[in-house]
Amino acid sequence: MSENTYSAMRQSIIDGAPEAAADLAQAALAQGVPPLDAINNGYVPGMHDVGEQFALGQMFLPDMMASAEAMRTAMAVLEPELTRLGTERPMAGIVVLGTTKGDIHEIGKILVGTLLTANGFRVHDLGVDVPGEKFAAKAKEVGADIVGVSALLTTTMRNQRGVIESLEKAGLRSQVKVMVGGAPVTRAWAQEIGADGYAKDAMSAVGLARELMQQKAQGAAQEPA
Ligand code: HCB
Repeated sequence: MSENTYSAMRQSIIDGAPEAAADLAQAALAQGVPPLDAINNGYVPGMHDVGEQFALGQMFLPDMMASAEAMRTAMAVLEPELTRLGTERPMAGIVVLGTTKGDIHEIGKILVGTLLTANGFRVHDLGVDVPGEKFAAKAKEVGADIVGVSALLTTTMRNQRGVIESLEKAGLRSQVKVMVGGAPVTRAWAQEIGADGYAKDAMSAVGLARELMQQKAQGAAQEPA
């Protein structure tokens, strides 16, 4: 796929143009472009530009909402193909995913969920503004291997710690690995709150989830019979 098309994808996000974003995604699929390439090289860079412009005061909230809508529309076109790739693989693990309480940012979380699904994980997405107790209840209900917690605001990052505390209270912490992510989140923060891992983007989240599954399997093998 040409650099021009990637740059048009990026521009469709900056412009907050859902139709253009969806048309470009459809054209990419028709040309056999891997959906992940379109996401990583076209749409996500657009979202990053939007964030930078907003921080500089060159874009305002309604613009950011329009950009988010364009991103969601493109993802809706690309997601079925990514999911199809995932269902052709053996089940890799069960993940409960959500954005922390007080936080409604969902695009990154959706991307993480989509890529995990594409890589054979069974994902239960709780959505946004999710309290810790809800993560714990769902993890118990579905027998989760991993809980993935997203936070995009410096004010909601601390609720990632709350999710870990809820898992502890529910007596699930030893069975469930916790991975955290989101723009303000760092490896150091993950260590500070006692998470099992941090991923900077959706591809790394897939690698991390695989690693956590291995750690779980090794832990189980070492338990006394
Ligand atoms: Co929002 N917003 N926003 N926002 N927003 C940010 C996050 C700022 C950084 C913008 C800025 O100032 N530069 C800023 C936060 C500043 C801070 O806390 N220090 C901010 C603000 C301030 C706000 C409001 C408070 C604005 C207001 O109302 N005045 C408000 C908060 C509402 C709330 O949550 N209570 C708000 C609202 C919005 C929307 C609704 C307009 C919209 C969200 C729409 C939606 O998601 N449906 C929005 C958006 C779009 C953004 C930016 C522009 C983009 C976020 C995004 O989608 N990025 C963002 C700027 C930025 O992040 N630089 C801005 C693209 C995705 C692909 O990246 O980092 O989310 P990601 O996810 C990655 C990665 O982190 C990792 O993998 C993902 C995929 O690669 N990952 C995980 C994420 N979660 C993971 C979990 C895991 O377990 C593992 C990996």
